[in-house]
Amino acid sequence: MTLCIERIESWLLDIPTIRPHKLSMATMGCQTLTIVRLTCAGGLVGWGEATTIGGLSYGPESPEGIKSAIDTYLAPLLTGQQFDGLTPLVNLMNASVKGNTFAKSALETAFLDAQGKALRQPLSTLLGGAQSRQLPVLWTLASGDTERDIAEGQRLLAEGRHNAFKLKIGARPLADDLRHTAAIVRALGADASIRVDVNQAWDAASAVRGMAALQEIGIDLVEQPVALWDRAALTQLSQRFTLPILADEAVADAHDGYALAAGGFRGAYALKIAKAGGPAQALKLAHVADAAGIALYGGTMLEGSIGSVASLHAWSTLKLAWGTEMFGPLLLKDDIIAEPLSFADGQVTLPDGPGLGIEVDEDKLRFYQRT
Ligand code: MUC
Ligand code: MG
Repeated sequence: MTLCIERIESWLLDIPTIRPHKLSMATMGCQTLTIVRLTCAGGLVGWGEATTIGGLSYGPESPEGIKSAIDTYLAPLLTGQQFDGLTPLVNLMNASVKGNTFAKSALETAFLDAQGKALRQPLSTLLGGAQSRQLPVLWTLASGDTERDIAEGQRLLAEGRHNAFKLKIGARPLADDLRHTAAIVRALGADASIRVDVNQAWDAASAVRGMAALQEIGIDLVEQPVALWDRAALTQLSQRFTLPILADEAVADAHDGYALAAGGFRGAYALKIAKAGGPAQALKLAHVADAAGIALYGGTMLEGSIGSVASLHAWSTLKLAWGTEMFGPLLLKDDIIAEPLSFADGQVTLPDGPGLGIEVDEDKLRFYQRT
């Protein structure tokens, strides 16, 4: 089965969030998805998505920059290429375009979707085989208001949709964040696992104070307390506290994963397809982590359904000690796939069917498309 890439198109879609989502570096009221459609000779189509958070406030690729990298550089490079597997296309992209892992992730997803459809196999099979089609999924409480977060958590627990929550802290002074966190643990902690994500907001000294207090409060996991470049502080914190640390921004690809583990880091890694350059690239990091005895977590850039499903196919092939956070579609007011993902009992179900196993609603695509 050889496919020939005939056309690659991309769109920016702006979809409002169900409520403000407040992180240490930005408050989101809308999410911008970069959607890619790859059309092969004969009409077979593969879809991909690259999504970041808060324009350029989370990382170095913006939605507009991702679209420009695809339209200006990657699409002309790939158009006309024949493929019957991923590796030559990934090598071609990496030889001509440095970085830009978000743009490459959308394209790698689209190659895999097209290939899976041609072979009539799900993405997870191309990536090694799903161990389970039910994956644990937490929810992030990040309205910016303690009482509202508690009410939201109580409702989701009562509905049985989630049994683990992540809190976004780091924007406020440490004492305020600790009060907020302690109140939520008091209200929900008996029934749910509560974790926090600091999104790099603390310096090393504040992180020592913060970790000690969070350990007392009964938090289960602390994500990226210090700046992404401060591997030494992250490593020391992971050795000093029994409260586990999750590296997120500090670990994008297999090279980062190797360096952190070799430096003595003892926490867990958050995998994200966008950080690594695609679902198959994220699995390379997972395998390095596995070799180093480092636990895994399936992370999100708050993607819509296409990016979330692509991630779930990859995560389904792994043992994930900390589960996943692939709730992105639920944070958005609307979806662009015909049949939304199913979330229940603290789990999300991996779609079956060839490729991603989803059908894109092209009317919705046109409706939300930025003009
Ligand atoms: C992050 O840094 O983890 C994931 C969940 C969420 O609420 O924000 C993202 C980003
Ligand atoms: Mg994070």
